[in-house]
Amino acid sequence: MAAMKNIVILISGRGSNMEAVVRAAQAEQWPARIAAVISNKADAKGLEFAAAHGIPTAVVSNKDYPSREAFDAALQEVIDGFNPDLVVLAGFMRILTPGFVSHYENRMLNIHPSLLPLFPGLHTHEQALASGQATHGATVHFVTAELDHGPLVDQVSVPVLPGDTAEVLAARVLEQEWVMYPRAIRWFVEGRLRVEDGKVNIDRN
Ligand code: NHR
Ligand code: GAR
Repeated sequence: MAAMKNIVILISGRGSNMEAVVRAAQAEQWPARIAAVISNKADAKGLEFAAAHGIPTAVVSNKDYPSREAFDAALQEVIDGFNPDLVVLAGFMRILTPGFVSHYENRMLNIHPSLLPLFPGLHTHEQALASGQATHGATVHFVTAELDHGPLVDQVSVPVLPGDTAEVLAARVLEQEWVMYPRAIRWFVEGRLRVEDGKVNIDRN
């Protein structure tokens, strides 16, 4: 039997994607453990869910460090204490330095709430509404130094409907994120994802 894989999840807030991953890992009995949930914000709501499920939690507050490099070095030390095979960004809101990203090359995933390459960065739902797109969605990608530009693992689209506000649209996207992100992470855990020439190949058996 293949060895259990350790997953470390980074959050900054609500943590509903983290929750979806924790529940799927448990319900589907992945050969993986959620080794830790780490937040850059002490008041992140998701920390309570993790603790209540017996998952080790940690806070590394970016405000305690004088530079991005110093914050990332401290964060890396805490993450590596959990021996991660995979680092999962789940609503994690700090841009990561190139050194940090290269340390986790091909073993760090992010979910971004747009159909990349459309709308990298922040306020994606407002941008989608302002652009008049008929569809919007979310993307799972490997993290590279260039923000929201890493190799794509999966995308899901939802309609933009008349009268949508950013909040209503965000909720429609989020519901799909809860399906897509656990599925993509499961593919990683099962060893089905390969990055070749900047593209992801998925082994579907
Ligand atoms: N880091 C790298 N190098 N590459 C990526 O692809 C990353 C990343 C860090 C986070 C998530 C991302 C998203 O999916 C992510 C992808 C934060 C910002 C941002 O501007 C942008 C994109 C993402 C996350 N953060 C501000 C900053 O100055 C802070 C904003 C805040 O604290 O609210 O770091 O959207
Ligand atoms: C999700 O929609 C996620 O895609 C997005 O923030 C939300 C987090 O919700 N991520 C980003 O915008 C990353 N910059 P959650 O905390 O409930 O998972």
